[in-house]
Amino acid sequence: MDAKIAAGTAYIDADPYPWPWNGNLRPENTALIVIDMQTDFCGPGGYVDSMGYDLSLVRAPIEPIKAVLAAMREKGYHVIHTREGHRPDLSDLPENKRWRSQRIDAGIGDPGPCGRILVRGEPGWEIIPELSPLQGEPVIDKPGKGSFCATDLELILNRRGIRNIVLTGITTDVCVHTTMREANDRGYECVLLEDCCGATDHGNHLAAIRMIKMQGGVFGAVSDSKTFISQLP
Ligand code: C5J
Repeated sequence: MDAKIAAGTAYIDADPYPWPWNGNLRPENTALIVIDMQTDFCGPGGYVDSMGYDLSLVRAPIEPIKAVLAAMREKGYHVIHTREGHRPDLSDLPENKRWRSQRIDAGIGDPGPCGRILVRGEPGWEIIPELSPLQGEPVIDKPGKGSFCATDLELILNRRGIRNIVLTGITTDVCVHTTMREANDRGYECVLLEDCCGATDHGNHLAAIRMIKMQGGVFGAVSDSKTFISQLP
C-alpha cells in the first residue's frame, strides 16, 4: 500500500481501491450489515429451497459472516441485520411480486414447510440461529429487496453517524446489490465482502461482484473476510 498514508487513517485492501476512500475507518462510523440470512433464503424448506435452487450456494457465506461478525462485535463496530418479509395480511406485498412467485409454485404468503413463505413472524422468516442478532443490534424489516425502501435504516445510520457500510448476506445479485446501490446513491461508502455473500446462481454472484468494480468502483469496493478481519483497526 502507499507509503504516504496520512497518520490516523486506516484502509482495507480491496478492489478497485483501498477501502474506505478517505481512510476514515473507525468503529464509530462503520457498520456491518448482514442482509436476509433467513431460513427462507438459505434453510431447508424455505423460499429459495421451494424454488429449487442449490442451497449450498446461499449457505456458503454463513461461516465467513460468523467470523466477520465476531471480529466487528469484539472491536465495537455497529452491526445491523435485515429481514425481507411481509405483513401477515399481505397489505405490503405488491400484487405482481406475489403473482410472479405463485407462477413458480413458491407463492409468497402461501403455506410451506417453514410456515407462510416470507411472512413476518413465521419460522421461515427468522434469521438463522448461527447468525442471530444480539440485544441492541437493530433489525430492519423490509418488504422489498433494497434495505432503504420503506424502512428506517437511513434514519438509524444517520442518527449513529455511520458513513461506511460493510455488506454481507444473500443474495449477492438481488438484496445485497440493491442495498449497495441504494446506499451508494445516498453517499455511504460501501465495501462488499465477496465470500460473505452468495446467490442462487454462481454466475450471477460473479457478475454482481464484477459490476461493483467497473468505473473505478461504481458502487464501492470488494474485499473478502480474511483480508478484512486481518486489517480491521
Ligand atoms: C431475493 C434476497 N433474492 N434476499 N431476496 O428475493 O436477495
